[in-house]
Amino acid sequence: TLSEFPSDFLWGAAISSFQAEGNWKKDGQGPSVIDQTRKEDRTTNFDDGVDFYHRYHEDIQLMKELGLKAFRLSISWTRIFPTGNGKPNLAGIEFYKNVVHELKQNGIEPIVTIYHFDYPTQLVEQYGGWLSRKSIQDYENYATYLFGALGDEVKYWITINEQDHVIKMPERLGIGDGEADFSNYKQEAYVANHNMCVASARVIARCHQLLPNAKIGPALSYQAYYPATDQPEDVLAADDLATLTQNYILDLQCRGHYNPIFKKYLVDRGIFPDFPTTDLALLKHNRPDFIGINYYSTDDVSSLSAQEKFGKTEGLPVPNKEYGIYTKTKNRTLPTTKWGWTIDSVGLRIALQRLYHDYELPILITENGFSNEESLEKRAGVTTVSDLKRISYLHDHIKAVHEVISSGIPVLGYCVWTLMDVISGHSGMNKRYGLIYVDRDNDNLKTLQRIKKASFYWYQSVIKANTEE
Ligand code: BGP
Repeated sequence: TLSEFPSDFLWGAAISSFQAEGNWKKDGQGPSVIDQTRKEDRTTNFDDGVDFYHRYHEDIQLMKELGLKAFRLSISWTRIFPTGNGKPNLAGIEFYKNVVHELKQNGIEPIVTIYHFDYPTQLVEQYGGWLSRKSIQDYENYATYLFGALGDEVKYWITINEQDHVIKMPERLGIGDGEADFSNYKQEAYVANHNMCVASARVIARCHQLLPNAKIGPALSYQAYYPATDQPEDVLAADDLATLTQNYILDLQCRGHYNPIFKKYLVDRGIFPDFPTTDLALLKHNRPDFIGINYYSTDDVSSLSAQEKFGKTEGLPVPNKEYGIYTKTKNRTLPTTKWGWTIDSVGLRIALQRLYHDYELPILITENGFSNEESLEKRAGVTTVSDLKRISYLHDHIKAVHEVISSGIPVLGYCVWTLMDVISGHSGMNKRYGLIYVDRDNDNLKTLQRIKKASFYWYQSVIKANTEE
């Protein structure tokens, strides 16, 4: 019927390696830049994760019960290559082979992210990591190894998760301790960006050559930006911000060129990177098969004059203003999560429509979800979490996806962030996204038991009916 999703729609859920697996630095796993984000308060202690490493059998049974068609996970680069390059660690690849195989046996399509934030520390020490062109070859070797080891069972691949965020968080590039000021590292950021784009294109080429039936693309955070007022300066600031946060990467990856607004931004600051012209041809000829997007919320934008601070940015973990261009402002009409992220399903529609208009590639929603502080409740003798706000968030966003699909825009699938609660990048277990509750908090591992939330049953019925109505 009209309200149904395409029959092959990938109803999914997602996690990432460092946030879920635990077993940190064990079975041969090498160090990664994630180690630099550790805080005293244990909100960024990833040592135990939620023990996916040992509990994946049980978690896959839960996925099966949920009816998932797809599951997005990431590979820990340093479980495979502990130093980032060199000899593979067989225990590492064995683990992922087992997970992927068990997913397939249960009828679930793995969507594998090759690199999700956890860059090998030793590549930073060897040659500066993404700041050096040497990083391109090491990423290609790593991905090629994965294509060989997992390619029989994995059809969907994600090159890099949120490159747009990685380059703006110096510690994710191996620079500083999480408080480093992006303004001081812009040049490095855009060199890293260029190298990541070239590395992705090389890996896309490899994937197409080795696995002709596979599909591969990036996962970028992507959103809509709203001018805070109807003043033309604010409209321009919102437009420029979209270019300078998301389109600059996509224009490189999908069109093989530097967006002129972005190029001018770099040239005006004297930081346009040096590169061989063959890079652009490589990019142009090795486009992704789809664009993956992580969508959570939207921002309002005002113009911000330079004063004496031209080019200075402020805001962590990624900048929320840059003097001379923009500042993010508070939206007056939209509700927000406890962390101030707007809840905006219309924004998803705008984002998807615009993304398709600009690039005409199929879209995969690689992350979308609702965070809250949660604890177990007892209702009529049943222990659960009645996460009604999450249900309403997911309902509205899935409906928005349906609207754009019915206007003819190809959306391949939708992954809820997250299947089960995991360690949030900045708030640990205080910030939960799961359809399944995990019994642990920041200091106390407790039982690590999995308890289905109300949203689990709700999503199960959506998948079964193949409609959100
Ligand atoms: C994305 C990341 C995920 C996840 C999610 C939620 O940026 O790809 O890894 O962390 O955001 O973010 P947070 O836990 O910071 O709320």
